Amino acid sequence: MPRLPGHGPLPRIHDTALDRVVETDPIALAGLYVCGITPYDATHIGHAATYIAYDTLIRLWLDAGYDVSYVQNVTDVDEPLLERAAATGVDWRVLAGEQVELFRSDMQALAVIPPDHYVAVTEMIEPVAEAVARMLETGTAYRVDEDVYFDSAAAAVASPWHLGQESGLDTATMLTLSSERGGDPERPGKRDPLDPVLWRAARPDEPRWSTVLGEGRPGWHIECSVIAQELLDIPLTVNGGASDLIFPHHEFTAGHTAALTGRDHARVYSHAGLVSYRGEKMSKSLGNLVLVSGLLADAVDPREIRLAILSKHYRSDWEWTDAVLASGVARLADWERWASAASDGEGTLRDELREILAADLDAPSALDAVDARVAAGTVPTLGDLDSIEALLGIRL
Ligand code: 5CA
Ligand code: ZN
Repeated sequence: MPRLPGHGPLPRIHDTALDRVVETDPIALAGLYVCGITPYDATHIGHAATYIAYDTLIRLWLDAGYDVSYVQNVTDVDEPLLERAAATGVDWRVLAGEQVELFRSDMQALAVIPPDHYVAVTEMIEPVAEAVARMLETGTAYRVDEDVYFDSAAAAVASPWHLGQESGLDTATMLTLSSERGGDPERPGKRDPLDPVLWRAARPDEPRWSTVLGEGRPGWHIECSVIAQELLDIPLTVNGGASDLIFPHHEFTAGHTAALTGRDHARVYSHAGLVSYRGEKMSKSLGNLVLVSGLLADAVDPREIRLAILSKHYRSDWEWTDAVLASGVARLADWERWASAASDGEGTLRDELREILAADLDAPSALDAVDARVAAGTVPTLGDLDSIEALLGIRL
């Protein structure tokens, strides 16, 4: 059958049991979960690059005729956020609220399609506590003093997951990363030094909630495991984030979900590369940040930022420099000049971009494909401009 451009409406047919015409609904729902921000020092270029990568994936799913359900969390209770709030004398709730608003407006400026569900961990305390209580019952969790830890070895026996399944790392590497990234491998009384905390009992001056587990707050990985289970079908189609989350965060998110459901957390674990600045990973803890809001305040066009980010493959690690931004500025100017002469018609860019981007979201090659037409002086059609907007998120 010849393939026509675009997609027609879903056929509806009569159902004997219901005696009415129903939607056939043959199209699968793509379930995407991407780890959201810890709301302080948002939104830097690294964050923006990660969310633009998954925005491209969503655009391609939608273009392919799939429905998408997209969930993102907000880690609005966590050590670094509480430390920052304490250091600046701002209430942690106020700090988180302001930063979430800033993040949302930055994402909107960058034409990032918002999640269908944007969920803060503070809205999910009860389901998290109940999930941890179930793990205590099934023996995949244990107490160390008043805190609750995940029993990696027990989960490996009881579920399809085992330690290292998602990350593929050896124990020595996992131990190093665990202490660097919020774990506590040296704490006495744990069954495996790598076991992560599921529930942290109340400490003086820390936020706390009263639950079936007593007073306290959730650990980090269980947050994403439970939010994903509450709002999406498990296994997820894709679980995403940048590569700093491969271990321990996504390893144990997968472990917690497997222990709770007996199923794999996700079909695909996807990771974006890390953006660095002045030689080091752009990070809140190092303070080497370029903020999207700062660039916008300097009158940078958000499309220039988006084009600069899309010029790097989402899976590579790369450095934000003035030259990268300058490439976005120059490209937008060239493309706008080219687009101003657009004529009616469908054009052929759509199929070219679809094919390039479908192969692991190769945005740099997609930009090159447009550049080639700009350089050749090929007059674009309005269909070509629509394709650039739909698939690359750049409205000319
Ligand atoms: N709240 C947790 C995830 S549950 C967290 O990692 N928050 S974050 O604010 O540190 O990062 C938000 C998202 O941006 C995560 O997906 C993270 O992997 C990604 N990210 C952080 N730093 C960078 C960077 N330098 N380059 C690319 N992506 C980054
Ligand atoms: Zn997460």
